[in-house]
Amino acid sequence: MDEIYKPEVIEPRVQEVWDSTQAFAVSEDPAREKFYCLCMFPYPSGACHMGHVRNYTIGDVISRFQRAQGKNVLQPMGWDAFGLPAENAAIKNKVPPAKWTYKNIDVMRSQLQRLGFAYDWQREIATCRPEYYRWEQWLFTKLYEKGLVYKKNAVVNWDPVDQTVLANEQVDSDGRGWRSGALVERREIPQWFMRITAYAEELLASLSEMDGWPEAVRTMQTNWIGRSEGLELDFPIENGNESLRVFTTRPDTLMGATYMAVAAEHPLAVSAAENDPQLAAFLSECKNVKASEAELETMEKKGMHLGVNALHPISGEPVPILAANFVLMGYGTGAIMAVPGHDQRDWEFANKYQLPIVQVITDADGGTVDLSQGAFVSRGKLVNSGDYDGLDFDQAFDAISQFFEQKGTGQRKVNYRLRDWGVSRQRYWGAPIPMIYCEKCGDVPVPEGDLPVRLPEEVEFQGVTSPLKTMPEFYNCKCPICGGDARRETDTFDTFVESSWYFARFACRDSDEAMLDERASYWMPVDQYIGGIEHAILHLLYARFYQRLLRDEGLLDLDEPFANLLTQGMVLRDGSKMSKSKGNTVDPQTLIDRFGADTVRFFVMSDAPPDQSFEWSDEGVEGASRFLKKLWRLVADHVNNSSLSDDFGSLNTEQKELRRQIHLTIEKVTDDIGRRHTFNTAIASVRELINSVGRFEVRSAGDYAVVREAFSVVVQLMAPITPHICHQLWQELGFGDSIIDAPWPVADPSAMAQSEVELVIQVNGKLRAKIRVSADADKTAVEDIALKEENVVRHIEGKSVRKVIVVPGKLVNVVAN
Ligand code: ANZ
Ligand code: ZN
Repeated sequence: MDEIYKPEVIEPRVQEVWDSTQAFAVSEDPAREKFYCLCMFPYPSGACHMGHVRNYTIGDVISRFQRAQGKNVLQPMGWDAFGLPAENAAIKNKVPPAKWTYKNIDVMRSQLQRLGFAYDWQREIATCRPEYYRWEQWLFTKLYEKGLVYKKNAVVNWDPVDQTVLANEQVDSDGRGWRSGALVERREIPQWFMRITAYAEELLASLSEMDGWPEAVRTMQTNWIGRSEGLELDFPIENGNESLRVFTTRPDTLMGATYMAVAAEHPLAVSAAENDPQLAAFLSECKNVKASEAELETMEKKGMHLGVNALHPISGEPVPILAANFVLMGYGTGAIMAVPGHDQRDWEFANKYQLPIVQVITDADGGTVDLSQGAFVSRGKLVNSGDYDGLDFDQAFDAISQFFEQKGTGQRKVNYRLRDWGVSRQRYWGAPIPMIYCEKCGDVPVPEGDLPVRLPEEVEFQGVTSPLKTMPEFYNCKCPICGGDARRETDTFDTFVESSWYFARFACRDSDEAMLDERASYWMPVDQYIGGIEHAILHLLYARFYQRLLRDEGLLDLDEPFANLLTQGMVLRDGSKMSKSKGNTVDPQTLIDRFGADTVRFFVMSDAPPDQSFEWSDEGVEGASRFLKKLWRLVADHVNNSSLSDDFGSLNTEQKELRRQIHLTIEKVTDDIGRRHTFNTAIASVRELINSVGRFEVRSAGDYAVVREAFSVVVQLMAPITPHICHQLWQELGFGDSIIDAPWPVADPSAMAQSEVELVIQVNGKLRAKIRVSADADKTAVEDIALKEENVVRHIEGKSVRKVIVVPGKLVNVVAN
């Protein structure tokens, strides 16, 4: 055996073996337990980065480990191939996005192959292929028929110079277009939505049962769905028979409502502005603010009187109505009753516009609270509320809700912060939305037989506008109903649509009869899903939603797509995130070229548990490389320098100790990889074992046998992490051709038992000797040895032994007189 470790020779050779034997191609086998391990598939940006390497190594270790457990393991890989970067590259370099994307896929595929990941490459998916996206087009038309997708106007970023819609990422922090530098406007255009809110309740409810998911992710999704129970109620409008409906989660504060606030887009504000130019100007100022909901919280609160009053539904007092920039049209009813005494936002606003602030809730002592510095927001008992005085939150909630429900002017209501999912993108590089617009027949879904609506791949960009919008050969079509001239939708799907069902399609990627077939029922759910925490909300929520759409379409009878989720931490360098923009990246390819794939894999797994961030260090990689060289050298010495037979014989103390460490290591590594996913501590104990082997001198056949056992175990335990070197060492040690087919080692309890224990021997309570006995020696054996000890014999001479007390593992007391 070669004394020198040469990964550049071994790795391609081992990969060739896997390749030619289709080692990781799998099919359904109902007789075996299946294990579906999936990493979030990458966007083909051009090259793998360290984040990919870490993510995919974690998945590969788990997959290989599960395979060694005897399971039928599926680990597929594919490409989330649509998206904006391809389009930006096309605009800049004048290459069609398809060409750019396919080239990147080729590069990244070969990088992943070079890392030796155990993928079933026959299942590779690129989401930009019509064979793939035709099915999401098909499902969309089905959902349209069910009313689960619909069209409505929604606001987009409009670049007035480039005359195009921009994605949020294309608008800089000053609100200017990335290319033109023009101030971006907000425009309302018709867009397609998927009714995820219809599943809000279910998506929320099952989170509490998903104990295979990190608590943090479940909390984020819970907050994102944002369920609140409240009351919708009407405030009559003065002088007329109209009313203003509001949503409140605090009906108990009703008597403290001193003004009303409506969103800038609210019909009441819009009609009031018709003959009030100042108000009209204010409304358009509000509408042009591009802010997230979090930003809205901290933004300066602004408002303007509509010049219309509402009437308090209980007291009948007039209450002024204002338009306010902090009220969102898309939530509740777009209007609120403002209670400045008990809501901080309302308080700030009231202070600014000198609106009355009154207390209607008491603190725990039932006393008056100081409202001069801010609102009192806790729940408490009602005061200044007439008949409702003295009620607590729940009682008041019920009583006031009942009052309105009986009158027919209000209704208890559950609201969700979750919005329907807007899937229209005014971009080119995405799956075409399969809809046709006919003047006579309206919106018509593309009939099944005409699918897919293919995205033309040979295109040229003029400016940033989507080529689809300027290609009559694409958008001109015939109406499927009346046969007249019609126009095709030129928007494409949000790329989150593709990533919402790829996991199920991997099970049957070649099915051209249906979106999914029975093979999906065999493989799904994904047993272990692995990916970045940045996907905690959108991707994972859309995928959970889509799984329910697939279920309700009768395609796959399953609620949750991912049984277990592991969110891997970031890769850091010098304490900050590794990213292109920071210029602190490490190119995995250079490392692979220099050290080999196993070293890179070993290093990324050795530093930290996978869910924590991982700090890059150059010394760390070198350390990993040294370790593998050492392992190789030790095995080579063992293989080359010994002709002893490997017969354990009867073991001496040192041999037993080493065997004990071997089996304890099996037990620990099995638990670390299989259950805890702490690959770093698994590696640490293998390192310790190797160190012990390195120190162990081989002088006899027994020594040789134990060391050989140690190597066989080390190589197996390391195989999921560093599969190439282990494949080779396994062969060199003569254990077999292919370590991937060897079953995982099992810890032997008898070897783990402590071989000998030391016992203290007393005669009449006084220490007289110490002995070592085998740990499993029984009471009679221990007594026997104890009574033969020289010093014991001396002290019982001439006496008769009355009793021998044995405390196992500790002491023996001989009572004699
Ligand atoms: C009166 C009130 C009194 C409120 C009080 C709160 C505290 P969540 O929990 O998020 O559902 N609200 C309702 N619709 C709104 C909109 N479109 N834009 C901005 N704010 C809106 O919050 C519900 C509460 O947020 C509602 O309850 C309403 O203010 C406000 F002491 O009504 B509340
Ligand atoms: Zn028609």
